[in-house]
Amino acid sequence: MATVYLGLGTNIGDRRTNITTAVALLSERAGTILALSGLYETEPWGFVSENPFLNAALILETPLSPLELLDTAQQIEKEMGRTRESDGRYHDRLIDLDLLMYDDMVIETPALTLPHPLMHQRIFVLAPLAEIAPAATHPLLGKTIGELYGSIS
Ligand code: PH2
Ligand code: MG
Ligand code: MG
Repeated sequence: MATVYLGLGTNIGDRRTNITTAVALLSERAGTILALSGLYETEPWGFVSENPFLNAALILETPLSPLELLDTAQQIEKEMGRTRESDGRYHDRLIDLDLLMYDDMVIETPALTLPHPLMHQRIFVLAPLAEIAPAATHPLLGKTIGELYGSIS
């Protein structure tokens, strides 16, 4: 079993329901949810949109490998109606499920980079994650999530 930290985001549709549905599908298909943060309303970061996000984070205990979990998460995004553009920019999204950390695994492949390469710069990731996992350690930076959150907030 692996311990995985996931980030969730949504800025269109019924955002609260989008988060709830994604959490339910993850617990059906990916393992046991050990903790779920509160919901954080955040301004779009890295692109311009009039639609604010709801962000959250969760801790999952999973038998799935990183790539199996990525596949499961992407399947859930798709089934919930997420569409993707291929112009390399950020867009409004119904649901986004990001693998942030998977145990203390460090990998860099075209499909998946762990830990998530931008997580330590993003307050919308660190705020919910610091709520549920302040002592978890970033495997590359050697700092806790609480410390990382404190240094950017
Ligand atoms: N996700 C992005 C880009 N920008 N901004 C906020 N506030 N929340 C997000 O989840 C988010 C974002 C790319 O996935
Ligand atoms: Mg994302
Ligand atoms: Mg994503």
